[in-house]
Amino acid sequence: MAKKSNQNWWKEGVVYQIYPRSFQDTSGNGIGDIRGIIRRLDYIQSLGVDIVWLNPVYKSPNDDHGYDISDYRDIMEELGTMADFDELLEGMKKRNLKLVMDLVVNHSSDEHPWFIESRKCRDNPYREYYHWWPAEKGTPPKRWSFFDVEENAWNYDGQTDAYYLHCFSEKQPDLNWENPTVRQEIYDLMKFWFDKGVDGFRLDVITFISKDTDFPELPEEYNGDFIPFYANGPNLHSHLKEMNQEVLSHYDVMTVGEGTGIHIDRALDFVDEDRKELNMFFHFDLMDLDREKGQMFTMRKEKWKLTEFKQIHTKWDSVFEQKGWGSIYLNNHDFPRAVSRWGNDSESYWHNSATMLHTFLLTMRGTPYFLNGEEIGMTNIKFENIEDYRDINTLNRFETMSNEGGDPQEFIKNEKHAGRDNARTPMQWDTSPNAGFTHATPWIKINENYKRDVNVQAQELDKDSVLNYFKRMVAIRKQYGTLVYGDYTLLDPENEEIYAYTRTDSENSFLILLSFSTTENQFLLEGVDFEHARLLISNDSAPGVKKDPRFKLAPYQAVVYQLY
Ligand code: TEU
Repeated sequence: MAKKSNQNWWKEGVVYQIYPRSFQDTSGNGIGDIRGIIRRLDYIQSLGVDIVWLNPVYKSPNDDHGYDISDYRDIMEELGTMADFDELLEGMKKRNLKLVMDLVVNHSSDEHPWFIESRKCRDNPYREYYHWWPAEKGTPPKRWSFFDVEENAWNYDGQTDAYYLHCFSEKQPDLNWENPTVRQEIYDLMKFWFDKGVDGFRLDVITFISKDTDFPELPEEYNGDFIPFYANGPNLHSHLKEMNQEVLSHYDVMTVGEGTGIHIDRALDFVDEDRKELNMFFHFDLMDLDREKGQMFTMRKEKWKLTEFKQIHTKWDSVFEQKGWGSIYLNNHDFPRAVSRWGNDSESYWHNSATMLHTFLLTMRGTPYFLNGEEIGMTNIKFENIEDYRDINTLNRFETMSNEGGDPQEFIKNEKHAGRDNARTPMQWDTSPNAGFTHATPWIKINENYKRDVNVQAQELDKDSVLNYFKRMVAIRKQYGTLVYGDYTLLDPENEEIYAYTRTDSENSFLILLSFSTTENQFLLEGVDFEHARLLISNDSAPGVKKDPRFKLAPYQAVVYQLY
């Protein structure tokens, strides 16, 4: 209970992430929009969630669906207007929902006026807003880019005979954080949104902002894995401290950094309250678990082990036992759907595995994050044809693969499970055409399983649905602060089928049992007073979960016991 003295709304809240392009279209262009979110505010409130994290809605040419911003103080035309945004914010405040926006300031769009100026001539006042390498110095030292077909982060620009840096696509030039004027610009735009009443920011690739601007050759030990190098810029912490002092400390807001490349031993450097930097960040250890090393999260391994899944969460929980705070997630707009990846999306196991994963996120310490559609168990769409993909990451890597003479079938086989578009298909509202998402042709295909029961309307009517279970579980988390702040203890760590743990404080004690298995399991738990366990919730109608002197779980069953 050390944590209780340090209670906070952003620790107790459940976060619901909205990918606006895919939520609800009202304008009839096949793209979700802000008015669509307004229309669905009552639904969002009905979930019991507290905080909405909105993926970028700023003006953008959409090279990377909003992560390439051309005006930080305006709204993307396809998504609506600033008046729509203000109405959304007001509607959320009325419903006690907090709004967290995405802050994408490692880079801007190449169509941002800063970059348009910067590339004009070498002595332009905006030149130092970005990283330029004059061609007379020779070819710049290798830097790897996520979304460049040649994987080269330096793009040659003939206008000034120089290269500019872009860790992402060539339309996403990296901002130069070593320039104090750039930092002030960023602090000003943050204030602009906070003064409107926004409640926080998710900070996109925040670990990349600080770079050694001499751009030395990469040391050998990085061996193709650039992330640790990108993520450890020399001035990262001084920039974050300054941002905190100049902006964050003046508002009651939350920050969650995208913690690409933050390892456990450095975790508290970012979120120890005394250091005054960030509130929490997303680590990537789980996202790495089923990925090939050095492949920047893109290549999937078919098998992962539950013992390792448990270890990751247990390790990360212990880091924040006394200081700082964690966040916990199973998917987001950059990774495939949780139930398809960590559960089992075949019809027989879909319901139980989706609800088992809900139970997991909502009984762990740390702020839980859900991506829109996760509450109804949306699954990977697994596109077979490259023509169906919309994501720059998939499309550009496909081109790279083709240029290198790779096997397109192997590529698609991987992308069906690992591609980001799996998480970005439209929200499935009902069984009307296009799942109630749009009357037009959707910008990306909709998963056909909306016609079955993977849609909001059908699940609202079914008391045992994934959606109604989600709401019950959220309510349970809200009822018991122990599930937010209580100590976490892992039980039976070697079990490859069952994840078992307790959450305990001076008021309550809970035992959580989660089956990650397609077969029925009977097992004995050392140290649990079997006689004094009252069943609080189960995702399966299987009777008699306690089976003297053992526990027995159906495939993907999840149960929460209150111990007394
Ligand atoms: O993601 C950064 C990041 O690390 C991802 O590129 C991730 O490795 C990849 O998506 C895995 O497939 C952030 C945003 O979340 C992402 O949507 C943006 O495309 C990216 O930054 C650039 O802004």
